[in-house]
Amino acid sequence: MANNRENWGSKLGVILAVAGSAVGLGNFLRFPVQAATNGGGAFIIPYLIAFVFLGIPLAWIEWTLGRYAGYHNYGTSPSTYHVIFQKKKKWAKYLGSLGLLPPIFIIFYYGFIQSWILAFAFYSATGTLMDVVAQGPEKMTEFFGNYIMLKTCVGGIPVAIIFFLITFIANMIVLSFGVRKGIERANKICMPILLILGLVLVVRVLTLPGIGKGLAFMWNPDFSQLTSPKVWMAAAGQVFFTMSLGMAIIFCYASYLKPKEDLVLSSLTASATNGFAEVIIGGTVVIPMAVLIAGANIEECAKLGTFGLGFQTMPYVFGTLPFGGVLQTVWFTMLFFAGITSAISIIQPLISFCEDDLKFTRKKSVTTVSTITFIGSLAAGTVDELDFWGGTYLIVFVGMIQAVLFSLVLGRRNAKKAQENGDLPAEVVVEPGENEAFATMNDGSLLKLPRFLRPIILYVCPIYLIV
Ligand code: LEU
Repeated sequence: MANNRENWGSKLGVILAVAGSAVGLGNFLRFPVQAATNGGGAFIIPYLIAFVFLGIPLAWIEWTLGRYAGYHNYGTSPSTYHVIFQKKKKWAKYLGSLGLLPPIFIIFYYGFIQSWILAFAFYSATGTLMDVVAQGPEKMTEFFGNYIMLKTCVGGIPVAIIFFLITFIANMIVLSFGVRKGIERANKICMPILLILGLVLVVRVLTLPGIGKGLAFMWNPDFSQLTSPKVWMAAAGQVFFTMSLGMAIIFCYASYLKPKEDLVLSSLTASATNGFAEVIIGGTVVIPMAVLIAGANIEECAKLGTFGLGFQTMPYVFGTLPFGGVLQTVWFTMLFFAGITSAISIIQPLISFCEDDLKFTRKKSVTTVSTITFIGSLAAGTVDELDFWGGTYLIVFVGMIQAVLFSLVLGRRNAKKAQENGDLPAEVVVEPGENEAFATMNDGSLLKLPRFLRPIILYVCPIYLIV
């Protein structure tokens, strides 16, 4: 099948783009709060189990389905599911449409949070935040509250709206350049800077006198929590959110792979980068600092929640250290790079849908999606914690559909027949008796998924998800 869609320029480009999507606010704010609330160091056990049996397999499934979609000139699930059912079942299109809901749902508030971060990076760099810190932690809370409630204005216009417009336009400019010149290039610039800034913060935190006490709060395991199903659910939810699973993102990004390009190792590398940013950077910086400097205990950290910690406690604790303004700026700049690479990844599936399914030009697609997201974001109003994590159930549901489809449909069908039917590229090397699920992965030229791992994808992952 002729493939006239864009492709990634390099393997590093796609890995960085997927890692860029995954590394976001979830790593630096959500993970520490989840770990602190669910057994501290003990949380890492269900987290790792969910990472291995849910995250990695589902990421492979999404990469595979995405590459399959790209081969058919699609980048999202409605038309792809239709193709998977050989265009014989109309309902497959509707089932696939569910896959487009998470990015729509998420972008309506993610852009706002991204804009708060840019504003706070600006306030840090200009010294405003240091002035606020000097007046005490309560002032910091008030400052953040006024900002998000649109009470901070210049010339009668809320500053939050101005920063929202700036971030919104920045996202759309990146996307208007397309996959290779826009998304890939942005990630190649942002991701290395993000990781360096993160490591700077880790080194600073680890060299603080007495930080052992703070680290102990984060990493001392409370094993009694492991018997609670809530902890296991939280770990699975975190893995989903942080790896950008069930959000149409990886699916869409993988659709720009060339048919014979490796995905097993690329997916693993992106997942490992995300895990590193989450556990090493996210796990070292936030809670230990809050505990050591703000004197918070673990319950207080959990109560402060994602935004309280990120926008009030962190600038405050950094502000009390030497070179506080610099550290605040490093913190918010790191978050901004994490935010923009994730935000563009949430919007791209919607652009792909317009381009590939509705056959719009890129310009028309970007304009349409911009208009919808702009109106939707403003209509969604203020962002609260509930909205922020509201996508949780939907993404797990979409992930489950993908896993079941992969296992029950592609995992049962004969690959040779699929190739004769035109569902698989002719150049893919199909082994005798192979089913479609693994033929799309084993392109014969690169790493093959070892046989012992297959049951995890075909049985363990879908059953884990259903449970
Ligand atoms: N995975 C991202 C994060 O951890 C979120 C996603 C919605 C792009 O922040």
